[in-house]
Amino acid sequence: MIISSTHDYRLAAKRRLPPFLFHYIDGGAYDEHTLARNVADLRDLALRQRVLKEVGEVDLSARLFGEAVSLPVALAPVGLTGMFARRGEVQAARAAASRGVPFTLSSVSVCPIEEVQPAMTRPMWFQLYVLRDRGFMKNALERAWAAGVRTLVFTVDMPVPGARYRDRHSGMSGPFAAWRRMLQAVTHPRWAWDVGLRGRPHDLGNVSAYLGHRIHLEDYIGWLGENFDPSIGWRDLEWIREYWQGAMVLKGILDPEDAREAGRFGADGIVVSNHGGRQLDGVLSSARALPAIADAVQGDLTILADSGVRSGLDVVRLLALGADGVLLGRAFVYALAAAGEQGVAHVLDLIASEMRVAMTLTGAQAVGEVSRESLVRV
Ligand code: HOC
Repeated sequence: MIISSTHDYRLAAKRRLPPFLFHYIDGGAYDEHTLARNVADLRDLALRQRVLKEVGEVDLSARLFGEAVSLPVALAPVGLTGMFARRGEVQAARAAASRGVPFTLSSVSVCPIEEVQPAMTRPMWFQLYVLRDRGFMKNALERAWAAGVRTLVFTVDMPVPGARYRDRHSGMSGPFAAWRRMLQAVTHPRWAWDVGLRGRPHDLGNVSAYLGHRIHLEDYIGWLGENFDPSIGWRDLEWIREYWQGAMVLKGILDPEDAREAGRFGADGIVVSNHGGRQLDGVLSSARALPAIADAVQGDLTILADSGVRSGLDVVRLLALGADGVLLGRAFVYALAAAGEQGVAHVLDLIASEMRVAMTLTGAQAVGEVSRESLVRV
């Protein structure tokens, strides 16, 4: 199969993975309206083609939270990444480091912090959920700091898990799920041997080290419900601040008032995100939410955005709407599932070359020159 875009990697991942895993990463919450809007709203933004602008060599470099990055992109925290390829977090982290962009380790990863850290030639970022067990959170923050992490991505849009109907159809969860997954593994022997058996994906590295939990996929939503804290409030940020001296980035902001509040409570940055359409179906797409948020915080906070990004053109669109950087989630996981570390590195190369073309043809020589003027106003 010839692979020339993230769409091709999606199809390759669909072939490689047992259906329960493909649909887990591909799907969203409820009827998946927001999942679809994320992609469609970005695609519908017309880039403003300009010509004869003497652009020459395009400079994609940027700085995010004091770190130099070779393009304004980071790999998003994706729970269970190690289910998509053997010790998947390590492979993705290596690919990110080789391309000069940050890798964000999810707190519900398969590989623990200590396993990923030696694979990095630059500091990784670490993502944390609010668990009821504050001891777990404190322990995770200490381990992350000891591993050289200085940027914390604190996910605030999952006080309760959104229902994923697709997971019940695919066998990820629901009736007879364990049997259905076993059958699917039998028909996908390459995945079953390489990842299912040799990859030990049932240990949640960071969580097991403290809580001793293994994942029972058929009820992972129940597990999230039991362990995540629905009573999280702004005051909890003060608690985090006591234990965290590095940059703090709040992920899951969709409203300008929440963005301003994040600044008031000491955040250094935010991620404009609806969790890839996996939480509350029916909310605004990131592309629609971003401009008002960028206007509201006006340079006080670093703004990252995700949800729906499938190409370098989408990265340029989000930069044009006011983001300083963009997180890639599904786009890298499809490639990881299809081709491991090399696939992720290839996706980052694709994103960079698509950005170069988009910037040249919208007349931007550097990332800082991409602005709302890079889009056609309709
Ligand atoms: C058992 C843990 O953010 C998602 C993730 C949460 C994954 C937790 C699974 O699925 O959106």
